[in-house]
Amino acid sequence: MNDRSFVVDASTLDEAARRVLRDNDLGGMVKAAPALYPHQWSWDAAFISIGLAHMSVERALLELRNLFDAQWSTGMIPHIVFSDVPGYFPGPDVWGTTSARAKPGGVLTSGICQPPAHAIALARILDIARSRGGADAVRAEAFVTEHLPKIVAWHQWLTDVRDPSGRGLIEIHHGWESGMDNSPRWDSAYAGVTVDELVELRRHDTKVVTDLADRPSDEEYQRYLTLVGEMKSVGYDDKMIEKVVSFRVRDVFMTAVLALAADETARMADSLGRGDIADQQRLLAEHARQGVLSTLDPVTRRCRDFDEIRGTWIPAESVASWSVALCGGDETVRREQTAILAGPRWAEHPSLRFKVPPSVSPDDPGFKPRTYWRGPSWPFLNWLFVWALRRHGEDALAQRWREQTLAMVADRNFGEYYDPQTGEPAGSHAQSWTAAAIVDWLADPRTEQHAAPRPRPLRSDREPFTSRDRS
Ligand code: 2M8
Repeated sequence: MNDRSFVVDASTLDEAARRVLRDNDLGGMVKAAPALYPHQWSWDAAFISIGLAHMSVERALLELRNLFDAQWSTGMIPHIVFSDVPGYFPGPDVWGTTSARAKPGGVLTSGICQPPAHAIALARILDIARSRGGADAVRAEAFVTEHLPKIVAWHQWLTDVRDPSGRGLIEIHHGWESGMDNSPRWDSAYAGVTVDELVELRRHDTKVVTDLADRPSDEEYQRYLTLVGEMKSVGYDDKMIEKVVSFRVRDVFMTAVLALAADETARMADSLGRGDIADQQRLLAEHARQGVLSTLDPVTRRCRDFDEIRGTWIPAESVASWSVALCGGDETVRREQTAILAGPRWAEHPSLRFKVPPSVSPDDPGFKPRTYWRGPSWPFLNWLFVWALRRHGEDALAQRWREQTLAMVADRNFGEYYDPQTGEPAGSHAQSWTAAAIVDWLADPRTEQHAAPRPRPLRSDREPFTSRDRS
């Protein structure tokens, strides 16, 4: 039921998206969102830098430099690099990483990581810069040469420290590490997190996003902070963390992202005459892909996460169940999973306003259309799938998901996520990675004009979304 009567031209949408990135720019970092997330988030920064590259390659590289400058001596890229803007909980005081030996001085960071999308972004920026030529190409190549060892160290930390048994699946210690914070994927693992001591919640998110249905509950936050407390109690020491933390899950989606990032690192390394790095990253990618394939449920055909503490597969279905559609590794499984994700249970579900994958299928009994990672559709994730689909030669489907996402965001609110059934934006507005995905797509000559769902009054970028805004 897409109302295509209202058409927005690409240049208006593009200009609005660029304005979001400019307005959220603090100088050395782009805030993930104006008020909800006033810091630099690791995987947001990757997608954001792709959008920035179309505005300035130099600025895009600065974004990644800022993040990599905060890389811990272990190789970990922290999930948040804090700006000095107040108003996010949990802030640096709660994380307490100043005593962590591996954290570099001079920056405030969290003590966990997020999916390693950075090499995917850097390779895209390098392509953009090379197609422009001149100083941009020189600058980007110098940056990649300088940063290849840092990317290698990051990927190596994930494989060594987060997969010591060499099983090919990356372990996470917090739902926040997955980036899909409250996904049903983590419900059973969180059920095992005992909150012994209630933490004083100074939540800021629920002041910005006043519709509580859009955000995780206080109870969930208590568990999130219990895990932070466990890791903090051992100074974020990798060896100690696995002994004290009560959430240890092998994350299949994160592993799929790693496989793709290692491919892209290899491609960059080859192009710069670093065959040694390319070979090593190809092996790493292959190993990660085997890990992803090893999670396949023979009956449901889903990929699964694995709970290390309980020693069990996690059966929950989510968009991450189709990780082989993302990273490939077995052509039969990839096609099969792509067909499911593109089919009537997922992207073509009849109840969806826009035909793109939601985070949870509307047919799932736990589906919640507005609640964060339990149902909404995420434009940046669509960008990632579209990018991956093209690599697999699925051009028609890639084009459909791109067009559908563009139609979804054509109201120019740049929602953090969207209710997939009404098409309404939820969470923050003016979310940077949403805008960045649009800038990248609209720089693609294949895109001319896009249909918007309906005219919606433009709101100030900085004004938080509230339930009053619902039509
Ligand atoms: C969300 O996560 C943060 C915690 O990291 C939060 O809810 O406070 C997630 O959607 C995550 O994937 C994202 O990187 C972050 C910033 O956009 O927000």
